[in-house]
Parts: sequence; structure tokens; C-alpha cells
Amino acid sequence: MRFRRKMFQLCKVGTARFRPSICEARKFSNISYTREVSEALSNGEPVVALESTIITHGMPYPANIEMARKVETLVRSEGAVPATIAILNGNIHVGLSNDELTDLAQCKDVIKVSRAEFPYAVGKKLTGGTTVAGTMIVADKAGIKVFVTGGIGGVHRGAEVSMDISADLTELGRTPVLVVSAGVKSILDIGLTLEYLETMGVCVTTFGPKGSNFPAFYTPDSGFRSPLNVASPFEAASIMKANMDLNLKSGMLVGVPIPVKDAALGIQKAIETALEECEKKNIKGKLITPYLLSRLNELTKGESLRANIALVENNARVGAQIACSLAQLTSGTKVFTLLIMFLSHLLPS
Ligand code: PSU
Ligand code: MN
Repeated sequence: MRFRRKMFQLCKVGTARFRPSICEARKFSNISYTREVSEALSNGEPVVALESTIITHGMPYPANIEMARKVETLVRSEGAVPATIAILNGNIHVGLSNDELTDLAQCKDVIKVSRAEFPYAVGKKLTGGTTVAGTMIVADKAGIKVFVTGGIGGVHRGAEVSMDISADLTELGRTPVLVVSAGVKSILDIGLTLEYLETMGVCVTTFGPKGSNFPAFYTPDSGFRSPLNVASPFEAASIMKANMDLNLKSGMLVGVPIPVKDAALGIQKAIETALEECEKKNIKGKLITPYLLSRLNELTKGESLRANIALVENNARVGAQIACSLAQLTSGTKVFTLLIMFLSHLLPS
């Protein structure tokens, strides 16, 4: 709600310049911010980072651009500012204009940028869609703490031989950003993914009562118990605030189950078929996820894409609510600190 944002802005008047951590984080050169994002960050208002591989490699045109615009609208309607992150001709962008977003959604000459490809894309002035890992890197440099995606990468089935483990998992272990996702697709090994996240020291939570299972992207329940649970956006924000205060430098994952009405419950057979095809055609590495996504869309006659869009939209709402709570929690601390500083001046030295 815009009202919530306005109220938030009113509460913040006069305290903006006492926010050294955010200002410092944004000194990193070579990042272009849209004015809206830049102002929101300077004022300590809630900002939600959004990834762009989902646009460039995850969905076909025009479903990708429609989804991207809808997600930005949903984030705004909850009172936060959306910041879609991408690399355009070697420049890192935090927030895209309408034209930039439209061009990116139709761009054919675009690479998938995770941590490994980051210097390559920037150094060679390429255009790239940032994965969860790539987007986390930029969000962290920009001082954005909350990031919404559809699903993260994970440990691939057969990884004990192929060693194919998404860089998203290691990034979650080393970068202090909260990632909202609908869990991990069952094209991956969900059990091993949760083990790996634990090893990396990632705080993995799922929305729902204590004991709720971790979600499986197209379906709300993976059958694997979530390590931890959160009951509300405020609770998720409080945990992230503690993560920041403790300076753990690791990330946090919030699993949000797809709403039951949107779930693609009969998708498992298509997943097995698509996986067999990958093996026969010898599709490996970073080509696997885009191949499986587009093949599933064909095999399920659009049902997987419909579910994918619904879950991203749902995540956007929840992520924006978390960002609003976190901004309030952070500003509360700052006002409190200012009050203490002011009172200490009154005391005789
Ligand atoms: N899952 C989806 N859509 C996507 C991706 C995952 O349903 O677009 C993308 C995300 O950007 C994620 C990346 O970070 O794939 C993981 O790729 P890899 O497994 O190659 O690390
Ligand atoms: Mn991989």
C-alpha cells in the first residue's frame, strides 16, 4: 500500500543522513541506479531486489515481460520499491526503466550471469540476466537486504557423480541477503540441497507452523521437513535483522509454498520425462535448468508456466512485506541510537 510507504516516509524525515551503512554500501562504482531506487535507499525505505535470469532464460517472451511488470507492480502495491537487477552492456543496473526491461526480455544475445560469469560479463561489456547468486552479489553491494525470486538452484540429481551444485547455494552461504523463493524444484535433489545449505550455514526457513515441510516450487510440500519455520513476514524480518546485527555474513532463505489453488500437482511425470531427455541429449551444466523449464512448459501444455508465474507473484507480495518490516525494524534501531546519542550530550562530561 502506498499509504504504508507514505507513513513510513513521514516517520523517517530528518533521519536519512544518519544512515552511514547504506550510504557506504552504495559507494561501489559502476552501478547505475534508477532514481526511484536510489532515493528509496538513501531514505532507508523498503527495497526489494528482483532477479533477471528468470526473464532472460526462465520464461518465454512475452510471458517473461508480463511477469516482470506484474511483479514490480505487486511490490509497489505492498509499499516497497522494486529493483530489478541485470547487466546491460557491461554496466550493472539496480532498477530498470520500462524500455530497458522490454529490451532485456526480447534480447537474444544475453548470457546467464552467476558469480563465475560476473567479471566476464562486466569486463567484456556483455548483457546478462543475473541468477540468484548474481543478483545477491549486486543486492549486497547496493545495500538491499531482501530479494525475491521464483525458485533457487540446488544440488542436481546425480551430483555425487556430476558435481553439479548451483552457485546459488554457496552464495547463500557467503552473502548476507534474505532470499524469498518457493523452494527447490523436484528436478533437483531436494534432500541433498537442504543438507548442502546447512553445511554452508544458511538459515533455511519455511512459512508455516512449526514442523511445516520445505516447499517444492510447483507444489507446496516437498516431503522434506524444513529446518526452521517462520510464522509471519515480521518474524522473517526480525530473524534477518538478527543476522545483520550478528554480522554473520551469510544469507537467509525463506521458503514460501505455492498457494494450493495454483499448484501444478500432476507435474511429476513430466519432470521425469524431461530429465530422461536431458540425459539422452547429453544436456549438462547451466543449460539444464533453462532446458527443463521450457520442456516442462511444452509437456504440461503451459501448466508449469502458469504455476511458475503464480508463485513468483505470491513471493513478491510476501517479500515486499518482509522488506517493509525490516525497514521499520532498522529505522527503529536508528531512531533509538539517535535518542541515546542526544541524551548522552545532555549529560555533564
Ligand atoms: N528456477 C526457475 N527459473 C529460473 C531459475 C531457476 O524456475 O529462471 C534460474 C535462477 O536464476 C537460478 C538459476 O538462480 O536458474 C540456477 O541455475 P543453475 O542451476 O545453473 O545455478
Ligand atoms: Mn549447475
